[in-house]
Amino acid sequence: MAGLALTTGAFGRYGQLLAQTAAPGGQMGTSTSGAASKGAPFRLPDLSYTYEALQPHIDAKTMELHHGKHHLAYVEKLNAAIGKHPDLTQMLLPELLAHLDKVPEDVRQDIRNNGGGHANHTMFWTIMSSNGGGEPKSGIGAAIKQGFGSLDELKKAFNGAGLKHFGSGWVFVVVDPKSGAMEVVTRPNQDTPLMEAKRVLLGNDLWEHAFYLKYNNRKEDYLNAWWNVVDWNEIGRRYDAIRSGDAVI
Ligand code: MN3
Repeated sequence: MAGLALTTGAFGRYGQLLAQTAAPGGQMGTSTSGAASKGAPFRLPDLSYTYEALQPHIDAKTMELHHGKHHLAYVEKLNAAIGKHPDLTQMLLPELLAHLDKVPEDVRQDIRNNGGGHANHTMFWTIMSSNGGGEPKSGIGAAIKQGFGSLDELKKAFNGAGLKHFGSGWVFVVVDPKSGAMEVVTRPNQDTPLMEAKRVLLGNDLWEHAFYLKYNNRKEDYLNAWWNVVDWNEIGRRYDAIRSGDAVI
């Protein structure tokens, strides 16, 4: 698994996901004993907008708790798990998630839950914007038309799957890098298609912490409103990265 480590700079806004590659060698020397295990290789990514920015569709209090408490907790627990096996810092998070069978058993579930949570939320924040919504243009617009018939058909399939999903989890659109074929899938808890080495184009958080303060039990209203903050420019970039083999998470 060693040798998969890459520099953080290569991945632009997703660089924070890969920060673990910088920790042991830099500040900690070559030791893999106690000192390195106290490193905190993963960090909560900053948002490129304020907690108020997605209102009225997502309220500021939900954003503050979701990003500042829930996502932070995933990062902290992921760091605690990685800290027990500092050699795991040699692997990128997507590689860890795709090869959980090679992760030591005592931290496997923690890395599945919290590494999945970190990857899912990092993707989630970047595909939303105060200037979101509307119709996807150019390449991604054509791809959605080809895959689903229209944006409305995609929304119908996506919201339908999200509504039907029982309990906590996520609804995603995954893309086959080679064919460009798209599919709507759901996963429980913080599981991610990255665990199956699939590529996520976009996803929405179905946990009650994502919507309950504002929407209470009206999950369908949340699912509908969410499309108003979806950033098609970023999703277009993700699509291009997936197709060219450069996607990170
Ligand atoms: Mn969440």
